[in-house]
Amino acid sequence: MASTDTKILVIGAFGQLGSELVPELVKIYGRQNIIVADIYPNNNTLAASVEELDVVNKKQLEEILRKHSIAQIYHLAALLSASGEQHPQLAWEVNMQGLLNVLDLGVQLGIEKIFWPSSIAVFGPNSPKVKTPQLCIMDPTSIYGITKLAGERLCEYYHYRYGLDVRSLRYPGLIGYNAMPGGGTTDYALHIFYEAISKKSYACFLKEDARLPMMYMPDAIRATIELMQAPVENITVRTSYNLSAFDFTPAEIATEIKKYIPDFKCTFAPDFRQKIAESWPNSIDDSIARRDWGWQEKYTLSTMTAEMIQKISEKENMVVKQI
Ligand code: VAH
Repeated sequence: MASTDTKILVIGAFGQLGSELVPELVKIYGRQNIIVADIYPNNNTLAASVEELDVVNKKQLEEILRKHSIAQIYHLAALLSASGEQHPQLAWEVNMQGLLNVLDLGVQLGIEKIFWPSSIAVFGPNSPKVKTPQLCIMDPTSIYGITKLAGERLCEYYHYRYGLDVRSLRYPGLIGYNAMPGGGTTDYALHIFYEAISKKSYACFLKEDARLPMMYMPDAIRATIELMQAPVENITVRTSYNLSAFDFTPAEIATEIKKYIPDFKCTFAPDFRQKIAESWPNSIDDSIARRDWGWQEKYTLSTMTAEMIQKISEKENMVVKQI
């Protein structure tokens, strides 16, 4: 457990994950111990300090780490799958050079612990589709998935070669109501809520039967913190842990939403993101995470939908049917 003056840097703090993780870290460690950095920072944060950072700039990162005497890093900055396909060279540069800078400075400055997010995007068309295991064929076809697979091997190398305590989770699609995602293939599962509530209609960019592993953001944040607080002797995976909660198709989440918005109409107009989704698993076996550090999700598709409808309706000042 971190001491009361452990300084924690969250890189990419204003993205979908960072926007929800920072408030939890502030609650646990105190706002004075949380420093946030982003390429597009703003002051809408509970953290004590805000830094502008392009994580590809190693000198800039080192200055921030030294200035704040950082002990732990959550390195979240990356281009996601859809954005990566539109800018593959930039995705490789940000996702790989950014991680390499964090790992190298982690060793150089003796950073205690590092968190880095991987993704189910590391799996590919020849990976088992159902209950995809921790270890199997991994042949990602998106540049995002390629950077995440390479990044996992880098994290494992820096652990065994230099003793760096870097920990990672292969997140499924993440759904939350606080921050809009940017450039993900699973983002439809968030957009559908906003469109259903405000317009009662949504044109989904995936096919109705595109089954993908998903998770409600509060579960993802809790998993991240539980992994980082787990005793080091419990951590047996130094690439990245499979992590799962539930899986669904666009048709299934549309049906769940209709319980609250009966006249909601969802249509399906697959675009380039359908091909990315087809290369990913339908469901994930996360038994190693459950064994090593006691992972257990709390939300289901049904309870997530109920909460998302309620929270977004409040945000948008809309009234929807209660069930
Ligand atoms: C994406 N939300 O869609 C991310 C995630 C499993 C998908 O990595 O790119």
